[in-house]
Amino acid sequence: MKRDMETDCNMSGDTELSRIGISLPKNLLDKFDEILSLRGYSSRSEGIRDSIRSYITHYQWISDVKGERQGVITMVYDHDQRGLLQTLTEIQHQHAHNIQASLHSHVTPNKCLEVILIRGDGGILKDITEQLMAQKGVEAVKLTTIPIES
Ligand code: NI
Repeated sequence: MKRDMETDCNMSGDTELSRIGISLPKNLLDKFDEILSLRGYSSRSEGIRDSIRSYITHYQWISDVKGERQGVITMVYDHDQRGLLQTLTEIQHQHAHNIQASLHSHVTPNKCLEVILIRGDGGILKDITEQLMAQKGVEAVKLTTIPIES
């Protein structure tokens, strides 16, 4: 994504507004507008504000994944992507001590959904998630964890 920030966003509160200019690929903007219209947003600005808030919340939430954790990785990927199935399996084998089980569903002839049950240090679980996410053909990856309290 190419971005030209004219001014910085005001993070301390929602009262003072700053204007920014953003350059986006057309297909990304079309998709975004389609979702805004489906969700009944009155303006693009409101949608962008909500997106930025949710991006920040997501980042803060991910940064809080520390210590011993139990969780799941949910992943959607393209079955037809050459070599992808093997790479994803190799990553999981490399982390066999953190991965407890996985469940695979063949959603469509070329789309797979996989749910991976994981346990271990939060930092390692985030690394595994990012390794999976970085593979070409992986469309979505989500990590959900809870702390293990003794
Ligand atoms: Ni499949």
